[in-house]
Amino acid sequence: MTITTEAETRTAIRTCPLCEAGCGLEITVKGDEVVRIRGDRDDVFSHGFICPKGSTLKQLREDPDRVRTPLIKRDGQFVEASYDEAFHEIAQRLLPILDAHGRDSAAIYIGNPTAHNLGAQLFGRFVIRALGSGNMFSASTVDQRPKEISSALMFGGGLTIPVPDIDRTDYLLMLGANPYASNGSLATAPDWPGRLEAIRARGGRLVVVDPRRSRTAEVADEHLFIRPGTDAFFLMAIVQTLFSDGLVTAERIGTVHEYVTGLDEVERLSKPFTPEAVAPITGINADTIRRVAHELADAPTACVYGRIGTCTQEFGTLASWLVDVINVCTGNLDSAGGAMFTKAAAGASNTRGTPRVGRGLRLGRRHSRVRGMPESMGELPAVVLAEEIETEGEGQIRALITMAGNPVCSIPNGGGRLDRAFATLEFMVSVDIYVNETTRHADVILPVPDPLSKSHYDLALLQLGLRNVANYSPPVFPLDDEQPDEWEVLARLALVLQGMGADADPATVDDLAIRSLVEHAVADETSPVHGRSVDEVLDELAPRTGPERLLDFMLRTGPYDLTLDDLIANPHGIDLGALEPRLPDVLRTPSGMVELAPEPLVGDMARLERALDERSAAGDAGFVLVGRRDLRSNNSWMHNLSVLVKGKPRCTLHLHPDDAARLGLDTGAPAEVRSRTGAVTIPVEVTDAIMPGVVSIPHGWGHDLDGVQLSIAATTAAGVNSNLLADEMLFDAISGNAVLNGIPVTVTAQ
Ligand SMILES: Nc1nc2c(c(=O)[nH]1)N[C@H]1C(S)=C(S)[C@@H](COP(=O)(O)OP(=O)(O)OC[C@H]3O[C@@H](n4cnc5c(=O)[nH]c(N)nc54)[C@H](O)[C@@H]3O)O[C@H]1N2
Ligand SMILES: Nc1nc2c(c(=O)[nH]1)N[C@H]1C(S)=C(S)[C@@H](COP(=O)(O)OP(=O)(O)OC[C@H]3O[C@@H](n4cnc5c(=O)[nH]c(N)nc54)[C@H](O)[C@@H]3O)O[C@H]1N2
Ligand code: SF4
Ligand SMILES: [Mo]
Repeated sequence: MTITTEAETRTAIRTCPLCEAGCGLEITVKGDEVVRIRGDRDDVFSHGFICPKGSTLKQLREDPDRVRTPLIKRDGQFVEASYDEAFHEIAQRLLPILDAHGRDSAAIYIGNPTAHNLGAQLFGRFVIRALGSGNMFSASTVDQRPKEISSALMFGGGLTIPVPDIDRTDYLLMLGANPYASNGSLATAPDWPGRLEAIRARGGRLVVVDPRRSRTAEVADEHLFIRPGTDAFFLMAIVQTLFSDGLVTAERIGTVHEYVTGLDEVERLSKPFTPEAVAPITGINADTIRRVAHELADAPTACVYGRIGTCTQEFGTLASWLVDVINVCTGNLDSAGGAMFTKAAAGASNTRGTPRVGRGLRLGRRHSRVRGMPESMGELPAVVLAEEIETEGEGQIRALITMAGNPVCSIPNGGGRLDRAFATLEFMVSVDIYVNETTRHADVILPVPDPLSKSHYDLALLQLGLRNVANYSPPVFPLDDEQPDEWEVLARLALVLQGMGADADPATVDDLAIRSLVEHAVADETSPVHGRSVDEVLDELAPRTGPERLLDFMLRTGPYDLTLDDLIANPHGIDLGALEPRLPDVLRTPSGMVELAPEPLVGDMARLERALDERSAAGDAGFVLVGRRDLRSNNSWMHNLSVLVKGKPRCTLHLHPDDAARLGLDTGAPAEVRSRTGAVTIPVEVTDAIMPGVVSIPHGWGHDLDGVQLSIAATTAAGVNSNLLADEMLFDAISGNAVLNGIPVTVTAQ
């Protein structure tokens, strides 16, 4: 027995991996236990800010339901196994399916936590490559794919997304985002609430456009209720006003004007979308639209920021594009207080290669087998996954690998059609930490360490920082003897898929990964290691291995000449300064210009014009459903932590008082909500914070399914799965992205 003494207490510094804010945590550890987690006051970016989820890394680590040992399903029951046994099972059962039916017969689905996970980001790609299937899916097509597409078309990179410089702006127009709950998205910064309040404190103005009066809308100077799914109309009317009122001038646009093509085309496209024409569709009156357009143009600095509400809708790519069109037209792209480009320390495609040279984005290089939906960025839209499993014929999906994803709770009709389709799979592997709604279908579950046993660097999200920051955290705890790191699990899985056998050494994948990265760099004229010997560079990186070696090399060849040792010496992060103008060098478009009117988007405008006519003619359409997020929740997977789910139930139906009165419903009463795809019964919460005719249910709930091993979530905090109602037949045509908001539903008292 060991007696723990005061001397064994230590403090570890670690970035929180739970959301995009990336707060610094100060973790007090005694022996192998977490004693306390609080915000790291010395973190260069978060300065001590933390939300209620940050400290729950302790509960997550200790959760008895978290899977710690590989599981193999035998006669319908999971039994514990070693990693060796689990990989042998995969080799024995998956490879024959691939041999008999081809590589497309297995699909991969990659979920959201991958974006916050260094090992998974660097090694997940080898699983994809080794499988070699065209059936590649991820949570991106139920989220930000429209913004990635509009950014790739306009600026030449899917992650070359301008972020709102909220720390310096005088005017922020925010659509479809609720950072008081989400802590910000595609715009990385801790303490969004503090930063938004600072806009107002310095005399600036915050305007929020949302069908709900969210927490963010509540603190704003102005909140505009908008009919769900109509942001593209609203934004186009702002563009129309800017042009027709003579506000778009070379002088206002400034030096950026030199690097912009397509302004005339945008002006032409905007003509039918007068404020008067879109007012009845959006529910925002024409005078208000005109005023907002003028305010944006006249403010010393201003910025439009749109997030998930503007992406997960029928015109998601157009809305995402128009956000940046307005930023350009009002002279607010690439200048302080406007929409700016981050210059990340590692991994950004817009700091590699030759400025103003790019290949452009090609959409729809192939199409899905059943519905003919276009591929984007190497993936098929998640809304086609169920039908690709169900529909017989060549290319039918018979096997599935999920990595950090819970599509049953996350994809339209996930709780219904997709769940039933998963039950028919011949074989399924999940790399995950819980037996949940999705992974209960798996034949093999490969667990990975908890976050505190993994190192961390936000390779993707720091590319969208509201400041240039670099921050690395080593693991707080060592791995248990039997437990491989997440990257090793993925590397071994890749080797199995390649037919190298279940016992192959993951180090071979690691060595290949770094070698190919170095080979590319020494061949690249713009790289600082251009022309050097590969082996010499590899020697310099020794003895590091795994994600650390790859990260070190990325930092060394990045724009700041940093090394991993520099980051290790600075556990609170390195602040590389406020964002600075990056045009034109940030561009990687074929024209070397900001392409304001890319052909695919111009083409898609016909759809918006048609809808302008049709919707003006249509009357009141009945109820539509939108989602919402809660600060104490994180998509579908943290409801098993009692500290986060205690208190009053959060999975409720928000209903406007007028609608409630008409339907005879009161707070607490059960209502049935029904869509084309399914129905749920859910307690009502009457609130005037939602528009009449709109109802809201948060996603990520519905845990009380057979086979789920979540003792708290499945019993005391089950909720209902809103993705029984979201419809897989509704999508944004150009991106294939799911429509998650504006789902037609009926509501009845039970
Ligand atoms: N109706 C509706 N649906 C939505 C949304 C909405 O607003 N409305 N939002 C959409 C959005 S934005 C997103 S991003 C998606 C999310 O969709 P998904 O990514 O499919 O779902 P998550 O709930 O994030 O599930 C994450 C999974 O990863 C596991 N996990 C957690 N940590 C780790 C780890 O470190 N390693 C591994 N290997 N696994 C881990 C969890 O146990 C869980 O199974 O949902 C989408 N679905
Ligand atoms: N606490 C917490 N934080 C999270 C997450 C979480 O689940 N919980 N998830 C993380 C993930 S994966 C993501 S992608 C981000 C998302 O981050 P945000 O984009 O900030 O997401 P939400 O908080 O859902 O805010 C979206 C808002 O859009 C509104 N909305 C719905 N439909 C429309 C519409 O048609 N038009 C407009 N203008 N608004 C609309 C909703 O009412 C809601 O208030 O949050 C991340 N952070
Ligand atoms: S805001 Fe996000 S990153 Fe910060 S503590 Fe909360 S969950 Fe973690
Ligand atoms: Mo997301």
